[in-house]
Amino acid sequence: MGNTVRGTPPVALTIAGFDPSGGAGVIADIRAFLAFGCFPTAAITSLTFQNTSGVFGFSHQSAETVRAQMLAIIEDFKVESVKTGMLPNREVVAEICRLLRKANLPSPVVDPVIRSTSGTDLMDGSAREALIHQLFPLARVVTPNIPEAEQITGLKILDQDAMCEAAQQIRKMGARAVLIKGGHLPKATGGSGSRQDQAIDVLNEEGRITVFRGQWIADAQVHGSGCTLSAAIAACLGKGMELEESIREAKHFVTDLISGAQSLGHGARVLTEGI
Ligand code: PXL
Repeated sequence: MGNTVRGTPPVALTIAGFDPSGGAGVIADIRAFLAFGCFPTAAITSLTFQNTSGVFGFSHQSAETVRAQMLAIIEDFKVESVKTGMLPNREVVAEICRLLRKANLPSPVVDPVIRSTSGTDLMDGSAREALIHQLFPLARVVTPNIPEAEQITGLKILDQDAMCEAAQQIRKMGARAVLIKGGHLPKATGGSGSRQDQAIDVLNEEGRITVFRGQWIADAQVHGSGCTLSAAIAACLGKGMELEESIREAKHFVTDLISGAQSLGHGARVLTEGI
């Protein structure tokens, strides 16, 4: 009695920045990992100073301190799933790539965090090149939003067709799969075949296109929804689900969270559902 047999939870690792106000970065990732039954671990790449109103500064970690955090985790646990978020500079990106290969870690979900919603650059120019050329080829899936996909490809993305083109270009940069998140798409220009009340995400997995249609939620400018989606995808992959199924589950999860988002601070709303 009372001795229920429980399975071992998959260990999930996020390598990302720390947002002290809890909306984005590792705190958002940890919440998503827990919601999907994963054991959360984290290596912090940068301490950011921010809240729901904006980013006021940061103290980046070095390649050595990111490496030391990752070693502490991977020498102890069998990591089943990895997600990367804010990677501030080229040295940190290169070190993460080295360890991913050396420790034979699972292919990460790579969220190419370039700039905060409030307009602060979260990585320097050299990191962007390293991210594209070194990390994209190791990724299970790369998950840019529209502004990130525009910066990576140089394309102007105003509709679904342009999202498909951008996904194709990013795949040519070496990524096995690319999920372009359409939450930032202007609502009135949803592209050919799209309905105006839908949020559209486009997946290109090894040349195969899948369009995910979710409920459009007015004013979806919610802090941390991108981090949460990529962490939820990583959690589902860690539980052994296929990529497409993982994205579907993660999208449902994030859509529910966004529709229940609340204003706790003075700026953007935050995800509070399930707390
Ligand atoms: O949502 C992008 C993001 C990711 N990670 C950290 C951030 C932000 C945006 O501000 O601060 C740490």
